[in-house]
Amino acid sequence: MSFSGQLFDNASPDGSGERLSEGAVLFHGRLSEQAEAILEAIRTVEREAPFRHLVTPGGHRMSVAMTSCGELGWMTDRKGYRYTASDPDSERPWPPMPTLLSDLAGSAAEDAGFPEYRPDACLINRYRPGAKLSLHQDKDEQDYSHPVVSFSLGLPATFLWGGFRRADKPKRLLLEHGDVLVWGGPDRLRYHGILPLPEGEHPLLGERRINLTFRKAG
Ligand code: MD3
Ligand code: FE
Repeated sequence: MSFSGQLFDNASPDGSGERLSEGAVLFHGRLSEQAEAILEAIRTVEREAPFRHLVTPGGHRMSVAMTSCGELGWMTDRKGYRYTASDPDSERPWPPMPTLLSDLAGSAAEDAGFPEYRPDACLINRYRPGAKLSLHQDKDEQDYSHPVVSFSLGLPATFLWGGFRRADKPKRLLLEHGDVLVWGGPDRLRYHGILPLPEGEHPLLGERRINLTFRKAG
């Protein structure tokens, strides 16, 4: 990818990531060593809060299956999008965020130039071939000065990296197993999405892609 006219250095503050723009850093394959431990942590979460296909306010069943861990979890229903302290399906608090996950998210944020990052919500998205996430902004959080950190595992997906209006033509970026994206500052409210997941078989995850997004929501 080329960035003509950029006003930033192409390296992240610690030098191991690729800076995509002023507030966005991509760390390729950063999680490859920890992938199995992360999947084990996800299994402990989904035992308490199984993946489910939420229904949007417009009445559409999402093709991506979701669950959450941490003090807050993201949900949507006919009434709207919001964060809640308990899982509406079980009526119990969301499962705690495994320390492994918050530690890995915190260190990636720090290496991208956001020290002292303490996420209180982790949304876990599960894609099967054909599942997609339409162009959207993440704006249900209280304070946009905190970055979003995302982990990608399993099958590769095409990430749509848009502008600040829905109509701005997005760039495309492949997100692969082990990739970490840290997204904050002036880029926090960019439109973004995921194209329909192609068929494929991943050695660890089979016909799946899992994405975790850490947020400071409350
Ligand atoms: C850019 N997830 O859960 S992660 C989401 O791969 C979401 O499942 C996608 O968008 C996925 O809301 C993309 C990368 C990402 C996450 C949050 C962002 C990019 C972002 C927030 C603001 C701007
Ligand atoms: Fe998003």
